[in-house]
Amino acid sequence: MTRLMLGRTLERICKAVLLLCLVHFLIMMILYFDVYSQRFDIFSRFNGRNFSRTHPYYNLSRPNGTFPTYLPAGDHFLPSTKPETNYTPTIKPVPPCPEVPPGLVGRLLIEFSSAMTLERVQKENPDVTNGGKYTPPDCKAKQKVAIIIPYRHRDHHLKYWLHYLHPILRRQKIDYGIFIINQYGEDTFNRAKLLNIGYTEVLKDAEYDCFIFSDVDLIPMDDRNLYHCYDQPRHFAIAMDKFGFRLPYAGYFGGVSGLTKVQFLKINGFPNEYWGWGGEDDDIYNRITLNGMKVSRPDVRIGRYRMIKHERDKHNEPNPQRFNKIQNTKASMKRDGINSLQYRVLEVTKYPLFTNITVEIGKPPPRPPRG
Ligand code: BGN
Repeated sequence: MTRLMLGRTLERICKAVLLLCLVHFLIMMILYFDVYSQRFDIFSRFNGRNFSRTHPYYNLSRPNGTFPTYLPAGDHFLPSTKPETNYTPTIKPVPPCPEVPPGLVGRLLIEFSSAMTLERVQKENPDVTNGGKYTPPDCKAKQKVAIIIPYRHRDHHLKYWLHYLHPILRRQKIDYGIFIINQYGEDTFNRAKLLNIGYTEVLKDAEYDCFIFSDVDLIPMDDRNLYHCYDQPRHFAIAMDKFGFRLPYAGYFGGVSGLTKVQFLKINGFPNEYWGWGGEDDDIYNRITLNGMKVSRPDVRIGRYRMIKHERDKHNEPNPQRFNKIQNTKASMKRDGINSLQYRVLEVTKYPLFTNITVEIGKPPPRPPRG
């Protein structure tokens, strides 16, 4: 009799445990699908009514509860050529993006032998919107990042850059736009001036917080090298293949760098007076340190880059004045920079994978005769 009762009790306990397991499993499944459909938000679940007022990252008071669209402030951008879809956006509260994006893969294989076309890159990146913009659909990024590329006659490089960078930036959960600053004509190239123009022009498009200045031939080899801004001006391209995956010298700030608005304005932007190759990045480094900031860098194993091999550009010969000029940053940075920038925008075109801004920047002043 007692054995029978013991048996029954055990059976009941087992059933209860089984039921508990089942309930637990069901809850896990619900949470799992909730997270992966990117709708999981504890606050909205328990505090639906007050959500728009209490959640710092989302404002449901916008018409239709849509995301801010950051429409161009100026009217110089061409209208989008993409057909407008006729769907009603659903209210979809999103949590802040994680500090360490979960979808990163680490080291990447970067090669430039396979044929590349813009059509292919476009097909690979259907979520990139007109003008080369992307906003993570499932989380709210802390910063809005403008990627600014000084440019002239480098179509071949640009295709590879777009092919590699769009997916990397997407995995990094960056809210970004790609801007090509194309120097018009064949006069001497001026990288830093184009970067200053990029800073000025992208702010007419949207309220960017972070400005990443990248050469078109530099591809990161590790997606843990996150393309956003940091407490101090950031140097990303610290270990390039052409320098044996090391910094060529301690004060090197070339290739790919990033500054917040505050950091950029603190140094009066970049110099406009470096015509031709070399020295402008050293001047920027001087500006940073002279203004009491430090350069922040990723780990050397992560900040690796491949450079697409190319001949030296025409009309970008080494600037013989650069040695002299970098000695004088302290005096020159006050008058030469974003406060003295002059240029003319000739054309702004939004392409599916980037925005192209063609500018007229003038030419170097005539050199005083020797002797
Ligand atoms: C430096 C250049 C940089 C360039 C790096 C890497 C100068 C200034 C006179 C010393 N600086 O020597 O602009 O990014 O090499 O190529 O030439």
